[in-house]
Amino acid sequence: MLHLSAEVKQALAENKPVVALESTIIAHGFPYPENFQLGLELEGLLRAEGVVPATIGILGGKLKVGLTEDELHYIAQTRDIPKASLRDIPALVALGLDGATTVATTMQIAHLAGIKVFVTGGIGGVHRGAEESFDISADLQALATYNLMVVCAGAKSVLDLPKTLEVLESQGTMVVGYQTEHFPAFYLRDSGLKVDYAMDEPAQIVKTFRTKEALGIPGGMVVATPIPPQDELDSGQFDAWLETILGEVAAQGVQGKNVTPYILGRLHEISEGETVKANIALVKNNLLLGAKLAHIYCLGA
Ligand code: PSU
Ligand code: MN
Repeated sequence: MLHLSAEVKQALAENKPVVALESTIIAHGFPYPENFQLGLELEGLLRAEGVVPATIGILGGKLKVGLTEDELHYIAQTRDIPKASLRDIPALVALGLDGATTVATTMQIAHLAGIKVFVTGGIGGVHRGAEESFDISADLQALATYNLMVVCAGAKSVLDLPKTLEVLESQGTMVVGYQTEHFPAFYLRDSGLKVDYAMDEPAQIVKTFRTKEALGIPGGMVVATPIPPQDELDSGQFDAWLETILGEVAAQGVQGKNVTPYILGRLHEISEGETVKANIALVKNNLLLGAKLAHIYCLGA
């Protein structure tokens, strides 16, 4: 059921650095063909840092770890490929179906493959209004369960960030800020909320993760790094866009797994590409940190 590419398999066997990437941001996070170009570019950036990229997706019921260019293109082009959450994997495998993996499912599959570092844009979390809707991303469940460092630019302020941090705390997930004391808010450098620990050195992050592993404490670690200052969006502008879109979500009754892709798509439209640009910039920034963590992790084995 688990299909590692030859390159990923060899790298893991030889204790070479590997970084996992998700496929939902390709399938549902960006428009085609930019999403395909971005997928290739992200893999190229990792290779340039001496890291083997392992983009994860589900194709014909196979849990793929390390996609070929054709497979990446297929996922980028197939707009209606289902977003696969934690509970979907057994059915997709059993029925031989396709799925784009979210943070949650990418963590689950990366964990099965033995990968320790995963880079994404932003994690899912507790949605605004969750006290009514109960909409809490399965990403948080996965972070409570699977032993990986998850490098991200925090979480989008489309979510309820204070509640997201509360849940992470309740379930025992560490949240580390890389060179910041503040939890970043994806397009914005600072959500106004604090992280548990600010760490300036990647080696401190890996040492903490290794300590968690040595103690047998389950679950992942959120490694949050803010978007570079030159790429940050204007917060007043962003809030105005968001307010419009959340109004549409309520008016149109967008629900469940459609909420996140809807908000992302509309942000891209309303901002005339500004949010896409910022999103690409922050993912690239996250990748560079992820590459460092993967290298350092390998030294300690
Ligand atoms: N946040 C983003 N961009 C994304 C996602 C989240 O800024 O593309 C995607 C990720 O794949 C994440 C998923 O795991 O949305 C969360 O969706 P939900 O809230 O339905 O769990
Ligand atoms: Mn949800």
